[in-house]
Amino acid sequence: MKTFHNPHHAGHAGQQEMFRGRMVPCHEVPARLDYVLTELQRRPLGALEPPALSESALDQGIARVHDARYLAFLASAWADWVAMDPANAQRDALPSVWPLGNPHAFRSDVLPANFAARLGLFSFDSGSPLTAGTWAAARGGAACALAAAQAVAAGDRSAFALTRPPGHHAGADFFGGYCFLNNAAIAAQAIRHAGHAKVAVLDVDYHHGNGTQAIFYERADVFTVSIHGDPATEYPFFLGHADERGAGAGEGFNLNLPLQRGAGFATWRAALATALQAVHDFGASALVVPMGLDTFEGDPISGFTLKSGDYFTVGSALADAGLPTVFTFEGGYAVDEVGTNAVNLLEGFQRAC
Ligand code: SP5
Ligand code: ZN
Repeated sequence: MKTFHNPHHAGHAGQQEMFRGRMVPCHEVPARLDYVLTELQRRPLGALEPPALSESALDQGIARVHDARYLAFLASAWADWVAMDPANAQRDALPSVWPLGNPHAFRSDVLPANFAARLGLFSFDSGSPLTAGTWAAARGGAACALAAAQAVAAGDRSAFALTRPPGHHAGADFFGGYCFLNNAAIAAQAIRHAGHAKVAVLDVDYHHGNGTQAIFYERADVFTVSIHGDPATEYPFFLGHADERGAGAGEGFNLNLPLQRGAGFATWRAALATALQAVHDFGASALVVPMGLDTFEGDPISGFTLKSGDYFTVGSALADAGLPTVFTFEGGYAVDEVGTNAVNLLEGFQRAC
């Protein structure tokens, strides 16, 4: 399997995130990707290269998923933040005021001139710092997702988009959960565009893939399924319940498999079997796997108890679906182990093919 890695990722380096009234060090750090890269050099799975995509192909691939107004906001966000106050150049941009979702309570249709208000308009949490290099890193990540989609659409059995910031919490017009552009959605949409009529997204990150679900919620051509910590107690809290089955034309094309915090591999694996059966029943001809490794027992912000060896089994179960597959790198905050766990999953997949 080819891996497309993002040479711009380290430019996105938040200092702190807001957590329960305090500022704490960011969990989503550049070293996460470096550990995966090092492990892939130690246990090669195939070519390891940066994506080679024209700027216009990249812009098009991103614009098929994200709103123009949101993309314009992201493109100038850092410059606008520093323009508010030159001292902001030393500080991450974090939102602190939001319009909620009820148009009679607050309006989202009028773009505020105040940049701090714009930050809130386009986000849903205060844990996702936007920094000087965020836009370049996010764009570089979308390029990885598009290159991986292209490889799979051209006949490769699998490809890996190794990038950060992660993507699965980002919606068509919002960031949050450390995510800015939804790499998995961008890959799925690109595979659709390349001619696959039905694409499935199977999200195995600890946290519900709310952005991906929202992007495809009213569509019957992209089936979204997610295995995650129950949103009643777990982030992102406001989406990911079992009764969310899709809407309109997309009714029946979203499946959530929430599990209680503390769930172990036996429980998780049974959910994976359910998810894979649903992907099979849908009749997908390609698969995108937002690959979070925060299901690991040692993860500092999550609550499942998978062990490093379990990821081989996860990979081989995913391979058994028999579909061309794109993996995107999502969460996983036990930094020392994230390389081992990621490559275990991918190696388990590749061995089973
Ligand atoms: C891609 C992804 O996995 N995003 C997850 C975002 C979770 N953000 C909320 C994290 C809450 C952090 N808790 C800090 C505990 C400090 N001891
Ligand atoms: Zn996660």
